[in-house]
Amino acid sequence: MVNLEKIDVFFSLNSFTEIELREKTSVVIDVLRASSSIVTALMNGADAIIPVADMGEASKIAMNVDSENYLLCGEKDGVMIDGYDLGNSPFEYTKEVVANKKLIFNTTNGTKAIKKTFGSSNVCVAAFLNVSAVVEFLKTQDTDIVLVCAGWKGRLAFEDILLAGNIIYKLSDGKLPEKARDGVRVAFTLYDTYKDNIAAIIHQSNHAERLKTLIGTDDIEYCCQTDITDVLPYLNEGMITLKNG
Ligand code: 3SL
Repeated sequence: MVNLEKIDVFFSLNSFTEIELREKTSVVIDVLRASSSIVTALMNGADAIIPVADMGEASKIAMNVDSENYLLCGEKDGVMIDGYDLGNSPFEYTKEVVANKKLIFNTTNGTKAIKKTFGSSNVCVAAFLNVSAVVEFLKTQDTDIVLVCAGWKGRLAFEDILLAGNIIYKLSDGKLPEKARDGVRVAFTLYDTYKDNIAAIIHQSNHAERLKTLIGTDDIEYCCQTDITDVLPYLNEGMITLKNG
C-alpha cells in the first residue's frame, strides 16, 4: 500500500536535482504532449522510445543506427524539427507508422524531464490516457514516489499538475492525508476543484493556447481523454518500453 505521506510533486523539470530522485519511483508527466505521444506510440506497437535531451544527442544516435528500424521524432517549441520523421502530435504515432520501430524522441521539456529521472529506481510515464494503469503500478511500489511534472521551460504547466492531482486523488480514494507534502496538497486541490471539467480547463492553459495557434485543438482534445489504454511506459536501460512487454 502506498504511503501517501511519502509522495512528492515537482512542478517543473528545473525544480529538482537528480539526487532527489535516487531510490524513488518517478512518474514523468507532460500531458501536452510528450507523455501522450509516448503512450500512444507504445499503444500502437512501437518497440521502444529512446528519450534524448537535445538535438545533438538525437543526431548522434540516429547516425549510428539502421534507419529502417528507427524513426527520429520530436519538436522544438511545438514545431516538428527539420529533417525529423515525425513531430510530437499523438496522431502521427499510428500503427502503420510506428509498429515495431524504435523512436528517438527529442522534445522541449518532456524528454529532458525523463532524462533527469534516469537515476531513479523505477521510472514510468503518465498521461490522462493511461492514468489508471499508472495508479495500479504505483500501488505495487514500496519506494517513495515522485510525480515529476515537465512544465514549460522551467515554469509550471497547469495540465501537468492537474494530472499529478488525479493520480494522488486515485491513490488516496479522494481523501488527502493530514501530513501530505505541500506539493501534494496543491496538486490534489487543483484536481479536486476541476475534476468535472478536465478538458475545458486544460483548453484554457498557457500551453493549450500556444498549441492552438500552431496546430488547432485536435491534439489537446485527444490528450484530455482518460483511460483509453492500460499501457504502462517504463524505463529500462535508457529506453522506454511496455512494462512486462
Ligand atoms: O515540451 C514538450 O516536451 C512537448 O510536449 C511540447 S509540445 O506540446 O510538443 O509543444
